Amino acid sequence: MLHKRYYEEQKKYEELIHRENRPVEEYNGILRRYEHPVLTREHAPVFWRYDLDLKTNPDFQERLGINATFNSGAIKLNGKYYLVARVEGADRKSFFAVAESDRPTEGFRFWDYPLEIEEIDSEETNVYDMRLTAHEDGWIYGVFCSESKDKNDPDLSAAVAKAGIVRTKDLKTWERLDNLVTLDSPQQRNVVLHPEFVDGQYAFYTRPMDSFIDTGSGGGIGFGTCPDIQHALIREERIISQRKYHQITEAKNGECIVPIRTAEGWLHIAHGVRNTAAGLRYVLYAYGTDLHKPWEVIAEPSGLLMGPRREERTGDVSNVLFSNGAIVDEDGTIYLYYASSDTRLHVATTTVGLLSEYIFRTPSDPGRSALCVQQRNKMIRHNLEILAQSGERTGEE
Ligand code: M1P
Repeated sequence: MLHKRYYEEQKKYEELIHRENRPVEEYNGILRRYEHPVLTREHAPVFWRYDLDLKTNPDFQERLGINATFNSGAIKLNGKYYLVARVEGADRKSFFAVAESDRPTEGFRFWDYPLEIEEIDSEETNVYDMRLTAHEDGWIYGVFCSESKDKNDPDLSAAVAKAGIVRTKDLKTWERLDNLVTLDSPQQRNVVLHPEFVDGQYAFYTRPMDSFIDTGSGGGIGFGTCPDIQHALIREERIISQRKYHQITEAKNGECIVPIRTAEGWLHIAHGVRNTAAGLRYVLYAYGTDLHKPWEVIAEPSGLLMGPRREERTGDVSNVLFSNGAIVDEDGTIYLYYASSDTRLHVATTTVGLLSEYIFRTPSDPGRSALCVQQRNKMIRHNLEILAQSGERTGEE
């Protein structure tokens, strides 16, 4: 026998899983957001949160609450869509759990058990933000942040971030490898494994940091290679997507999704962070690199691709958009899974063609107000000529 409240909670859960999701009526020619989040804290099964035993929980109280489900790696396998989500318990500890659907924009249901990742460091306190790379060597790698207390700093919030690495073939059995070691950077977060060998080596996008929150002297998104993925060691990182004064990356940035191969070059989506009176603001931006030299930036569209809008603006860490997963479908549709304000996970769609067009044809940020207004006025002048020629405007308005 079960508590009557179980049936009510389970009904709400099933309704949520079966809720339809549609694109919102908002156009920019690049991507489309969907109306509902694809994962929320309410997507956590009832039996993850409540002790269903009437003897030990006669009042049906929530015993192990879930606070949020957000930053998710993403992959398509055997026709199904999978998210490896960051699930945060009420205890503030994050863990990974696989959610599966046969549709990319709705219907995600968590597998019965969250993942138990092998531990290689008894001090590891928190794990989060897994990027999934289907590598040409045949493995699916998960690269995530492994966080522990900085024992050398008495400040209770001082922590050390490292890049943990696991690999799998089926998302069920995972093998833990050594954490990534970067000789130049004491801390790493937002590390992404490139899907192909580069000059016969494994290649990583890194994010050098001197400390846990501030990147300090870390100048942006790095790139480095190593011969052995089981004991990954990067001797040298070169900065490829730089932080810049008064641009969206001023405070820090980090690679988001696994780069997407096109004939014109690799498509990248990253996050850029700036500081404001209201705290850090995280937005998504895009850039392109050379097909044969993925460390060489060849296109930098101006400004942000997506920033927090409407209800996305608020949550546990407000004013944050963050992504660590996308799926490119066989027809070229890209499903970009992005989280808002460290609270819930959404989806937006674009295509390889549209994202390439955006990355390779959008002008770059000229860097100063005077130049930015010139750039805009040049386009306006040309547009007004076109409108006059087409009879939409007389040219005298
Ligand atoms: O809180 C916003 C994000 O902060 C971190 O990202 P970054 O290392 O770029 O500051 C991560 O902890 C991420 O999980 C989080 O969403």
